Amino acid sequence: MWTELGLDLEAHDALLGVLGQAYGDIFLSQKNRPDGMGYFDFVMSEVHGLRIRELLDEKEAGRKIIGSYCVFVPEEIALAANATLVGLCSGADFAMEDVERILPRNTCALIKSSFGFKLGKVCPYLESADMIVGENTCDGKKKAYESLGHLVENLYVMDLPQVKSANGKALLKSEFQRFKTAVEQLTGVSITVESLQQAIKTVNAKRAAMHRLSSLRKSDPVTISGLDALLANQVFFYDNPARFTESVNKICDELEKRIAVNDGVFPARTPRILISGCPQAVPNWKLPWIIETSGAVIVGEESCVGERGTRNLTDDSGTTIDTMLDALVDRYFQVDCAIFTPNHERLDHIQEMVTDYRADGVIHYGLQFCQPYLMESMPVEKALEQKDIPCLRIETDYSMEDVGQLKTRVEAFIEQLR
Ligand code: BJ8
Repeated sequence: MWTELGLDLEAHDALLGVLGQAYGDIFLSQKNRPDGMGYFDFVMSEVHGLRIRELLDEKEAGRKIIGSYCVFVPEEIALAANATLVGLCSGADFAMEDVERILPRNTCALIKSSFGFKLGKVCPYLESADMIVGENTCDGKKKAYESLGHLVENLYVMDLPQVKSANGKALLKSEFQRFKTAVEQLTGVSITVESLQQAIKTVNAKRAAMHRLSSLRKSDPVTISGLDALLANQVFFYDNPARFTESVNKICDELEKRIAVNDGVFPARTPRILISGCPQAVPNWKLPWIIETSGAVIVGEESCVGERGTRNLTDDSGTTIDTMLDALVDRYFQVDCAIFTPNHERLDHIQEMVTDYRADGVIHYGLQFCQPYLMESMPVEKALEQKDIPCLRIETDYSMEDVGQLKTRVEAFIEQLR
């Protein structure tokens, strides 16, 4: 299967070895995990196994695979045209020497990672994709896609607004229409009212399951760790949607029972942290692992791999393609990515999440060289300070060199929350 995809077998094996080791150390060593996490353990053990086989089988049956790097790419349109959308790996350093021949050193780790997986030929999702969708979001990504276009065969770039104005909304609508046409051309399938309605329902169900899981994290004691909840948020991007929804709902059933008998994974009154900032893609577990091994529990992620990505469902009552596209635009236009200016909604959402999840403090996570989120970390800190909510701003990358230093800072912050 790997030869079929043109992967570098040695490099791929090495990557899986490191991933498996990290996963075992971080996830499997946790105590009293919900039984339902067994599904995600299985998915992770088969992340480059059964799921890829499924995708290749789908391809053989004529279905197209679309890879994406951003939550603005509407899965509903892909599904409605009988395609599968998968999030592409960008959570670990790989082939950095090669990457830095193409991209400046001071590019964020997430962008470098996406190039590293391509240059190192280690990502079966990327290699199996029939179309790769980039988006004009931050400057780094926007310019990097110009170079990525020389490395991959079918790169499609979606333009995105940077201002939440009427013009911005009109741009998003026209870009969703253009994407719809491109996906229909790729698949040879015309999207119908019924197929789009069904796709909206499928994705809504997936997001609703995540809302249910998030809301169960409000309890004290907390019945699922932040690491496990993050894992569910990460798997959200590449699992089969219906199976994912069912698995998350099963965990929620279990958590409801645990809440009824106060069976937590951390003792009651453990300091509660909200993480806010850049997305944490698989296998970026560094900061959550530091936090949860330093005496605190993460109760929410204000992140695209988290609530920013899953917040709000799409109105599924439309009866024409156009009204449904409008409903999609309404839903996606609310995503408060830091590329927008101004971006007051994000500050409001962070404060709302602190209240809703009863967080004692916020850790703002910014990747080095990520201008949008690092810039916003300052007003975020200020807004929180004004409400007496402690905030720690962390700037890091994917390397493990700063783990000791980060742990010291995180421990001191948690101490302050007690
Ligand atoms: S909607 S957050 S998924 S763009 S970390 S590459 S911002 S320099 S990832 Fe994102 Fe879409 Fe926005 Fe969400 Fe640039 Fe920053 Fe790197 Fe980033």
